[in-house]
Amino acid sequence: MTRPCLRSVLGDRVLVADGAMGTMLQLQGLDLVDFQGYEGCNEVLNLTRPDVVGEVHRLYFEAGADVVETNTFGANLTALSEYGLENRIEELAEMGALIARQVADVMSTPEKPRWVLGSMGPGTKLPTLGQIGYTQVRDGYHAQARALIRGGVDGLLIETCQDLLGVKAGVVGAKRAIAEAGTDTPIFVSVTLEVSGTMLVGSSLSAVIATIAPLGVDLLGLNCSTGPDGMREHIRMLSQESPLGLSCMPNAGMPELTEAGALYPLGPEDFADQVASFVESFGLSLVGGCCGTTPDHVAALAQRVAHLTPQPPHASAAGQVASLYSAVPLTQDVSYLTIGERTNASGSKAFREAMLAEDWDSCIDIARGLGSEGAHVLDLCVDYVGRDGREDMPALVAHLRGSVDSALMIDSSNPEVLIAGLEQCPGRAIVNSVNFESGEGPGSKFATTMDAVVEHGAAVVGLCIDEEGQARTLERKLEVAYRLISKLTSDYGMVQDDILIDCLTFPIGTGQEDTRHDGAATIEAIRYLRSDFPSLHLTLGISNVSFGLKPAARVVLNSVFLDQCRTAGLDAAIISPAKILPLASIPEEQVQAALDLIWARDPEALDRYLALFEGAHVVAATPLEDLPVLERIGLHIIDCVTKHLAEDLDEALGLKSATDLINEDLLEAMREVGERFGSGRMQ
Ligand code: THG
Repeated sequence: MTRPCLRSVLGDRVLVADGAMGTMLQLQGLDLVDFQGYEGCNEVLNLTRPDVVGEVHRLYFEAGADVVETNTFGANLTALSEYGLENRIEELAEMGALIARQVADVMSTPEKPRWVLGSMGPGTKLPTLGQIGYTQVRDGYHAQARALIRGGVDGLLIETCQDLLGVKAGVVGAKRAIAEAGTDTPIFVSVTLEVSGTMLVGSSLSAVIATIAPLGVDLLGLNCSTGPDGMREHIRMLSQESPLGLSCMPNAGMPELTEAGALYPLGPEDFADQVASFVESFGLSLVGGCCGTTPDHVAALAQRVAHLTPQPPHASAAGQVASLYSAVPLTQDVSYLTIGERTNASGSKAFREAMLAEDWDSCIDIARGLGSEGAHVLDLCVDYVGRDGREDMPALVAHLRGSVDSALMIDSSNPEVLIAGLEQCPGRAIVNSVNFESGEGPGSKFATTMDAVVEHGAAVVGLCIDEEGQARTLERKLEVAYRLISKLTSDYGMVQDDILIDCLTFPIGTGQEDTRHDGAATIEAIRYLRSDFPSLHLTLGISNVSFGLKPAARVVLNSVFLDQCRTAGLDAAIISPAKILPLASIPEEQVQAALDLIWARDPEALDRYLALFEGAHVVAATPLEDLPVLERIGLHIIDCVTKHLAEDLDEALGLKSATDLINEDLLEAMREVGERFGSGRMQ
């Protein structure tokens, strides 16, 4: 019986999937022999009792399901490892697919075709929490998907996802298997939200959408967890903000723990009413049940949705990146995207020393400090002579990802370092950067990096550098920028909103005649690109412009240069946010001298500028140690800064009693922590 391919019917009709597998198997009176002694390992039944597994599929089809899920939820690396069966992923997954395929083929008719989804559960270890590595998880999913495809599934369902990094590993593993098999198998992702409304590791739905949409999957939905009632607002949010088709497979209500095990309160009619109302309001493409649902639930649901149709998704998720916790739009209305520069081993002595000492707490302090200063994104760069960035980058990302809410920019000139960083990023990262220095052909740094950018669904910075070197003049900058944009959009399918072009910042305070005009050329290039590509992002490493000058002169030049670039259309700046001054607070004379220097108005501009800063000192935002002690105490708690904690406590105890300190200051800070924890911004 041939059936239309699953993707071709998606979105045309509401597909009804099956309900729980586990609940049904428990009712079959199986014994330990059926499990070959692996008690609770349902996948073993694919070998020992294909009759029972097939019968469950048959019951669901008979109830009216269009689609059943294979009995392979736990046929993955970590779940099977618990039984010492990790070498049998493919055998158990393939058998699971064959059983479902056979039943589906027997029950398919031209009027009612039946499909099979390969179920891929989350396993028992989470890569974001460092319990297992990304590549291990990815390769486990790859093996499982390969076997499911071999066994004849129509689609792959990466489900009950609790960890964004695990989802990425799953999608990449599944795509590798699909490419290998040469099929066009659709991929569905279904995440599980906690009662808090975030994934188990704290990711908000906005982070989920920003990260998963660019991976190129067919459906994004929710399953398991609270039951339909608690999912309504999340389904609404997905329908408004996700660009993908929508699915929902809830539990039969929130489980109540009884002596007889988990009890699911929703009967078939109530369950079907609630899920069908989601289809009516939000136009879902795929509905079904999870824990506690039975063929009766599916029968009621199939009846309720038979006359309904899905709505096509209308949102776009491009132009955002995400941390583990939340999404940040690359377009900032009021201001510009602020990318913190101090998490850089070559750009910050303090950061470099912390990294060399593997003092990750201090690295986290620096990263958090940038976050508090207002950085939406952190530029992470570990490149340093004598160090192996392929080890430093993943270690750094693994330490930062759960500790900061800023999204990450992975910065290296070595593609291997960039890839090692991406493999540790649960959210959506920006890759900094690609260029045409060694061409764009197969095997070039450009091609290797871009393949990884696409695989991980990242955003990317393109530098104006080509085979002839760095673009210094306006014409050369535009030539390389146009080439970058055209290559990234036509050959790699990127949209302008996910591309940041860097026209390059050169030092203009070195006194060399040939660099005098570099600042002006950069600003002019930004002005042209902004008018030609309204949704493209334009970024710069602002502080480069003032290399070689004294600190006080740097702060002013950086601030004035940033202002000029902003006016021309720059919308993403790599800076130390606290060291940028509002122009209004800089003496007019200094602003004018900086403008003369930037626009290279005359050869004496540099000397005049330097003269203004003879003996001057930096004015910058207050560092932590200069705040009043009681404010510091709160920040120790809120930002988890442990440095100087004991000293600060001693100092505070000189001001008030321990009880007052606890009641007034520590509890206030704890309240803030509670709020952040409750909203999922803190783990
Ligand atoms: N474009 C892109 N990425 C970049 C750059 C760019 N990444 C790196 C760099 N340039 C931007 N980052 C910095 C970081 C720090 C400094 C300059 C640029 C800096 N640091 C002080 C110094 O070297 O004198 C040291 C401060 C300290 O030790 O604390 O100026 O252009 N895409």
